[in-house]
Amino acid sequence: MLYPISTDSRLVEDLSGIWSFKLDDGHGFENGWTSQPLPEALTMPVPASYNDLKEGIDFRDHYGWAFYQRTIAVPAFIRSTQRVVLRCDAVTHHAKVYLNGEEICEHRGGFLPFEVEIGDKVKDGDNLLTIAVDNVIDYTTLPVGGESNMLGGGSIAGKGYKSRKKQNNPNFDFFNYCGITRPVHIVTTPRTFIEDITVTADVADPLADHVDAVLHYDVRMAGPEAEGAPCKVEIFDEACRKVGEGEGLAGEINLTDITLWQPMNAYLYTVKVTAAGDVYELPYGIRTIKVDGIKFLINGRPFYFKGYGKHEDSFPNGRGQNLPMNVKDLSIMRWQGANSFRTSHYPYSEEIMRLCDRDGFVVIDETPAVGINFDFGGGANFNGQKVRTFDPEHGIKTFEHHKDVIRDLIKRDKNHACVVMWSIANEPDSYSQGAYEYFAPLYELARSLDPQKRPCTLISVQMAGGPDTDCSAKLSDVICLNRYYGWYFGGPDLEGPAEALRAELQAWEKLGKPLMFTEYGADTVMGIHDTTPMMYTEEYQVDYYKMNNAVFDEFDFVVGEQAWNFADFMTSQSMLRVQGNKKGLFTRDRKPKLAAHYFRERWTSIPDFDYKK
Ligand code: BDP
Repeated sequence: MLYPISTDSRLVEDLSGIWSFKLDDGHGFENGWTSQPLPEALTMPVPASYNDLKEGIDFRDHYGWAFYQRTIAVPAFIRSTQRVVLRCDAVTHHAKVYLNGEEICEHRGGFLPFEVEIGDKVKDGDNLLTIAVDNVIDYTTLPVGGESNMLGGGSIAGKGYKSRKKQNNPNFDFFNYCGITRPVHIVTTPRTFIEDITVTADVADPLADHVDAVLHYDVRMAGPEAEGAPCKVEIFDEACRKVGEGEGLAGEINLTDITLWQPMNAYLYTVKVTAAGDVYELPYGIRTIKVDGIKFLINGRPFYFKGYGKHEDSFPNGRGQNLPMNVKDLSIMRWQGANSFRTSHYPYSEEIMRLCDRDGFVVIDETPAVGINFDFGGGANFNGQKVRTFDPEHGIKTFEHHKDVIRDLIKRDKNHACVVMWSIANEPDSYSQGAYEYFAPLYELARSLDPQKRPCTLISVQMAGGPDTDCSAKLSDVICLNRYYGWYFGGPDLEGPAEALRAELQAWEKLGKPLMFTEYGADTVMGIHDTTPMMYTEEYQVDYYKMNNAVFDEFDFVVGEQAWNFADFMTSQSMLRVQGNKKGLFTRDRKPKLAAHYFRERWTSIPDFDYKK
């Protein structure tokens, strides 16, 4: 799906601003809240998660629907000539869209865009736009929610109790932020329009002194005159010089002496498509990706991933779009010598992906498939619900939706230079009965859909054991491990865990695939210090990382280290979380802990390429 931009033929109106808002009282739909001004409405910014923007636990932990509303107007001269689309970049998790009381679209999944044509539904003057948003997560959604919940009732010392009301029970370790979290746009295009563009590049020799490339492009048109529409494709360099050109809806363009997109040294061409009166410009970086034996090659050279798992998380935006924070985060990463991150645990905004293309950050792009792990005891099992994850009758019901999110993610992000690998899921029960059967078709789907044939992986949980038990050994092109030796496993001892980590790596090494760490970390409360490093102190976090990194450095097939987490982030409340997860190298407001300085020293002395033999 193309990112919304204004061009000679297209207009984008950003509907960001203050909307009317109301939490459902259980009767919102039947009382007609979707067709009339919301009674006693609150104010709410779009985009943002609503949870932290009004006070009180009932508001923050609301379960179910909420209603957003505003009016829109589209001038008649535009409606009479153009196609008019309403595009929501992300509504978390389930949206129903109403225009003047009529339901015009429904979408499941909280982290990917969707759109609906509204040209024939908009009337003169003001039109009432209502977006109803449901935040309920369960066994059918991604991310996954448990079906019972701690606050929903249980027993304490043999005495039963009931909670006040239903609550979500995230089977994952981040706060269930929700609402209209990314921008909503009205986009206009000609009636016959460019629906999609796919570009791939063949680079003969990325290491040559003068690099040549062949761009293959494919333009998909839609609308009344789509078939055989005339199409011109022009390639411009960063100085706006035309360097290549093609005719027709699909073709090849030869480019000579190109500048490659390099990690931390980006270069973007512009692919300008003019077809049947529509114009679209796609920024495009040319680079190669290849897994070769135990190496991860970018532009033909062995790349070493230095970075983090992240979250889209800030106060008070929640998971809401925060452009200044995006820019600041990339700046801090550069300061620290990092070159990459993973979009744990869901697709991030299109704005951050475009920013990474421009700034040269390398991204592992993850689906929202987190919480597929009832066996090892995520949130649901903590509440005494013992279900086998892949039990056909009682287990997870996400398979079809999982296919949808893979399809939509690749459709959205396929042209990004920054994306070097797809992550199919985070920490599923990849060792459980039925895991291979669940995941193999999903890898196959991702591989068949990605025009660039990027490597695919699954982020492996520690309980998965090793290569003999974990189905990712067979399925993944790069082994990605989340390991907590010295924290959840063995902490505060660091010697025993070092031995165990070494032993595990020796087992994985035999596989002959590259391996990287996509999570390792220790909770650390900023400001807690001690002369003897103790768990939760800033000193312990540093020692923890020194131990792990020293072991990684012993192995040539370890091609990267991504710390957990870039910054502290909000989670559900629990005994293990002190106003959220404190494993950040930075605090939630991006102040460095000791470990941030330690990593800065380490990473600025590790080159992006050729670190390992
Ligand atoms: C891993 C999860 C991550 C958690 C982390 C932790 O992938 O979402 O936040 O552990 O416990 O299991 O900090």
